[in-house]
Amino acid sequence: MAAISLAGCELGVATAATQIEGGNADTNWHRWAKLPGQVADNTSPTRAADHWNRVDSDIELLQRLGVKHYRMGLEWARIEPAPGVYDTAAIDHYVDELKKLKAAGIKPLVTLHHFSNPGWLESTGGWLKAHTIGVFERYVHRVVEAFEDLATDWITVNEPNVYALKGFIEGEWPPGRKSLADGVKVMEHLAYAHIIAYKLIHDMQPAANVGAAHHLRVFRPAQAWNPVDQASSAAQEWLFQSALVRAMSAGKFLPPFKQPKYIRPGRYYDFHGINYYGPSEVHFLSNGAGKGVPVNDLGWEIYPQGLAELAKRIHKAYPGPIYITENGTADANDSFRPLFIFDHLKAALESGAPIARFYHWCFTDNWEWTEGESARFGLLGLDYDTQERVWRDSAAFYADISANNGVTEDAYTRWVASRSYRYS
Ligand code: IFM
Repeated sequence: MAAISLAGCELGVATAATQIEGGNADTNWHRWAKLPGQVADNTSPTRAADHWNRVDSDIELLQRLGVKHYRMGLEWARIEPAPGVYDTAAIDHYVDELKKLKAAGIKPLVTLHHFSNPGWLESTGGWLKAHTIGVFERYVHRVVEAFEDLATDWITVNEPNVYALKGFIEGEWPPGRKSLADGVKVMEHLAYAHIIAYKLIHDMQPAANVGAAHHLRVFRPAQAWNPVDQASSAAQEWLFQSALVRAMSAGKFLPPFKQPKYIRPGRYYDFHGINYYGPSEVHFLSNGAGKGVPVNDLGWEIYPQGLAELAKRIHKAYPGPIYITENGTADANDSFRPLFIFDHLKAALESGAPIARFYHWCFTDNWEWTEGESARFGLLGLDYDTQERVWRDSAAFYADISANNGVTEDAYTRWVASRSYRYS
């Protein structure tokens, strides 16, 4: 039996402002992309999917996909182009988009911070400075006030661990720092900011539904018998995700973090957002894909069962609804994506964890940070020159799942059965 039922799980698609909107906002990423050699194909977020000018037609495509939910991000630099100065036209643009989503019967899940900062904030130290937490709080207040009840589902911060790792420990993303201590500090500040935002939004909106989107991986020692790999795997898992999920969900800041003076242990989530892409095989201090395993265009290992393992683990540690806030893959030819979707959806639904929503990353091809336009994550393909959206088989498959509240035998035969993964 290949058929699977969504039962109570609802489908959505996810995006992020910097990756799809296009335009010249002064963000850390627009600045970074101007530096030679930082983005693989020398592109910048200025073009992206031009979503800013295509809201109406993109909402029509969302309707054609039949999704009930749309995860969208806000570009903070558009909303607050200078410290304490808010651009009402930009805010109105988002309000208009939310009204249109409402009219289309699609529920927005709004991400407040997704890797991008206003340039002015970056220039004054960004998330390395505790001061930024209060600046973020002010921005969140302004946004929640402006959106009224058009948005009640919120993601405070997207993947704080990836943001800190790439930008402050490995130095591949803005601001290009290479310091473990800085990375830890940034995670601590983002966790603190999440809790402040969680409380603020609840104070302002009785119906608020607030969580964070955590990038979670399954860590495994490359040599299961090797005590060094075992210890490194456990340490990397703690540093990359477990300590942060604990701080953000329960307000318990264990080492390497310091407990902030004004944060008490409590419950700081209404749902858990899980962004899942694959596992990490750990050998001594390194980690990456295993050998002889299925991989995507970027060489990332494909391991659907990992999603089920993580969802169960999170629910056990911090009970509550789970939203898969991102799951998807880079597959420029759409050769295995329908199989990837099927395998991950099946693993999630059969996990027994309370998975209430599943958002595919991404709605369309989009600007993939330092990979630029080359990595293709979209259900819909994108011709960047013409901005034409291309209806891939994956989009047809996803629309069929939405329409039938699950994968039918016919859909499996049509879109999934003949596909296979590539191996490393
Ligand atoms: O494109 C990113 C997204 O911004 C955050 N999660 C992972 C995706 C794929 O790399």
